[in-house]
Amino acid sequence: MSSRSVETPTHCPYCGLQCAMTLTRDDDAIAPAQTVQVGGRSFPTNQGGLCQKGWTSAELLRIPDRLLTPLVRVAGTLQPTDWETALDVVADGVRRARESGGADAVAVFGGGALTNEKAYTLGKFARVALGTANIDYNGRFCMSSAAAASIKSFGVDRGLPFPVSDLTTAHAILLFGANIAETMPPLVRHVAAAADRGGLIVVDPRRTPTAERALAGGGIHLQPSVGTDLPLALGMLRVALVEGYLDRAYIDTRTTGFDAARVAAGEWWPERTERVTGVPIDRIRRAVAIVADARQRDRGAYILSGRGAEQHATGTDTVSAIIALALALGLPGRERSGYGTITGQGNGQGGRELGQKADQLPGYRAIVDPAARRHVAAVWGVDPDLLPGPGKSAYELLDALGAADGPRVLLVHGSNLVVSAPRSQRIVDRLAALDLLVVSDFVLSETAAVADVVLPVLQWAEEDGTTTSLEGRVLRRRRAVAPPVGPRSDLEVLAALAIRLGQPANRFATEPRAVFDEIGRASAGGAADYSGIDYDRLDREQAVHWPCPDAGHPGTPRMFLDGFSTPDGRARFVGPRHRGAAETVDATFPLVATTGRIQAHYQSGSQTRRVDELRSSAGEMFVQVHPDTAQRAGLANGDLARVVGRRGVTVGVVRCDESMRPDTVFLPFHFPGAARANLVTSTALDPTSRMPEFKSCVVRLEAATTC
Ligand SMILES: Nc1nc2c(c(=O)[nH]1)N[C@H]1C(S)=C(S)[C@@H](COP(=O)(O)OP(=O)(O)OC[C@H]3O[C@@H](n4cnc5c(=O)[nH]c(N)nc54)[C@H](O)[C@@H]3O)O[C@H]1N2
Ligand SMILES: Nc1nc2c(c(=O)[nH]1)N[C@H]1C(S)=C(S)[C@@H](COP(=O)(O)OP(=O)(O)OC[C@H]3O[C@@H](n4cnc5c(=O)[nH]c(N)nc54)[C@H](O)[C@@H]3O)O[C@H]1N2
Ligand code: SF4
Ligand SMILES: [Mo]
Repeated sequence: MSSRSVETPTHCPYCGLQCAMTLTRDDDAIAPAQTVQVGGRSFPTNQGGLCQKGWTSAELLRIPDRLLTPLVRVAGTLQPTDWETALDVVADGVRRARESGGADAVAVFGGGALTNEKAYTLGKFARVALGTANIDYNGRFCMSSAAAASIKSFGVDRGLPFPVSDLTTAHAILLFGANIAETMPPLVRHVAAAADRGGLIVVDPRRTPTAERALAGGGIHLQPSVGTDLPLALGMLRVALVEGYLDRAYIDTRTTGFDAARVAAGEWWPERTERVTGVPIDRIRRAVAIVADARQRDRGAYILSGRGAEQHATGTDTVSAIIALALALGLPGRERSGYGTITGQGNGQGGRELGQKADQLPGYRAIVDPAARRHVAAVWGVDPDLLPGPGKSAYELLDALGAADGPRVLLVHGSNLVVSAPRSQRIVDRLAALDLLVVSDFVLSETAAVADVVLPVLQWAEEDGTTTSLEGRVLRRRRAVAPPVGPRSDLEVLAALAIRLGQPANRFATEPRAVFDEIGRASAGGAADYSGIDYDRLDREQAVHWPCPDAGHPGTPRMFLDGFSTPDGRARFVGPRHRGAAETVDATFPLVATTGRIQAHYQSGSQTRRVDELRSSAGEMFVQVHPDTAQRAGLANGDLARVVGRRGVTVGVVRCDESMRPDTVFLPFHFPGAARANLVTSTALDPTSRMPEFKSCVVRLEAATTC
């Protein structure tokens, strides 16, 4: 490395663990990114470790097909143009839609990849510059069920209400539907000690690398049928009740509503739980005993959930059942124990509390709360009565695009809907029905490719910003390289559009630091209070956990120790009922398809499919299936299969795996075109969170005749 090398401490562009890294370039001017090296950096979440995606992340800064100029569709094809022209086309389209259909005719879709500054500005832009209620974001597809259940029980949702490093000393960790060995590899070191003691319990219909890790240490893999976490959790709660593991003192002093949970659990006697979930009852008993014992001896006991348990039309109730189990054992709101959800996206946490969700204003405030509206409107310098009310949830918004009374214009910042939204073909059709689709991205994602206007933006290491990790830790992403000539920051794009739409020139700040200071004011007094945090403090202290209500406040690594965020300070039990999946197998569709992730690809793959090392290690789209199930469909390992569902068909290479349940197939959702898993997924929505049922739909397998 040359003596003139410059090191910038920052964080990974991908997932919610927000691993710390150092980017090193070998000259002292902020130069284009040809020579950037990635190194792991010591930090509580990753302790210097990174996964394959993090190690290769600098490749994103030199991808050959980086978008450099705005594109506008002319006679059916996207043509390069200048910024003024592109922004004028957008502003004209917005004005036309508003004149004919009113403010709600323009919609906005955001994402958990956006920094806090961008997520906040996007929400403000929608409510103030567009005046539309119709803004939602991809977090609705992510942890919204866990958020809804956490708010019901704890009064607030911070994914993990404790630092991930607290897991390191635990003796028992019960993981519902999270495959952290692939989705957050450096997190595995935090659960390693528990695993080595036989205390890691993994609930997953597949024997994932995470389940293997549990088994290797003498722990447990519970392999239920897809969509049965709710009866499993209630069955565990009943075991805890009958076998005397309840923490009665905690239930009496720190919770309310136990009777509802007790009644709900009463229906899940062991034989019934075993019949519905497929999990042997002795294994369930052993799992409960391990967690209860660790808690009773104060040796650290945690229950965590991920998308496997949550992305169902019953996701909120399922998490309520999991939380009921945690509360009955006395875990939440104490040192060395707790419940949390593993937030997925880089800024999945910050993205959900700063106002890009249909029903929320910054600071995790409800948009229907008059006091919240007054507070935020004062910060924005507008009349509170002019702020719109709650808009449609993500899938409902997408489903309404182009309809007679639906939005005619959509602006997308930070999502690749064509690949990642459920029932892909429907989404593609709705996008095509719009008068104007505008996508801001730094690559021509599958969604950008069908847009009318594409605006090229900056990416992580080319600009400053903050993100909030899965444990509410607010941290700095720093500019480490000069951006290429051409792209602009999302903040500049939104400010330029706002001015064209008649907003005062100074209403939308474009400097990340200034936006963050405004976030402090807008979030002050809210559940997610950032007002005691600023860039200088983050530079000094590396990171601060919210809530942090003033500059002298130390931040809140561990929430709920003195009480929950409910009006009476007690956690609330909910007594959920099992409803089952929206679709059930029959003779035509005899298998359940579930979907998820592999280590080498991130989300819709629009970034990781452009990194050679990741693309080659991921290989192509596959269908993971038990060999007997494949054989019944006339398929063998390596054959190309058609996965036929009620809404469409996807294709992938058969990957036989003896450990799969014979009734289940697994599809990764990272691949585009005809290999999109979302061509078959269901749009059944959770009634509370409006989460689509990504994790369960019925399918059959057929041999694909290629040629
Ligand atoms: N490599 C990689 N890492 C990522 C991401 C990525 O795309 N790629 N994305 C990030 C994001 S945004 C997120 S949200 C997280 C998600 O992180 P995870 O929740 O760990 O990821 P998934 O693979 O979606 O689902 C986890 C597991 O759920 C299982 N599962 C399926 N159905 C069920 C069920 O009914 N019950 C139970 N108990 N389990 C079930 C699947 O077999 C899968 O192994 O990962 C983050 N990290
Ligand atoms: N079948 C199935 N589908 C799923 C899931 C599943 O488990 N199964 N999981 C769901 C979940 S949990 C999630 S989180 C979603 C994620 O799916 P998507 O919302 O599609 O997320 P990404 O693929 O990360 O897309 C982000 C896009 O924004 C761009 N981008 C990144 N940073 C910025 C920025 O700062 N500004 C702008 N303007 N653009 C940026 C990236 O290049 C990329 O094209 O997928 C959901 N879909
Ligand atoms: S675990 Fe997540 S944050 Fe850490 S290096 Fe991998 S993708 Fe990046
Ligand atoms: Mo996610």
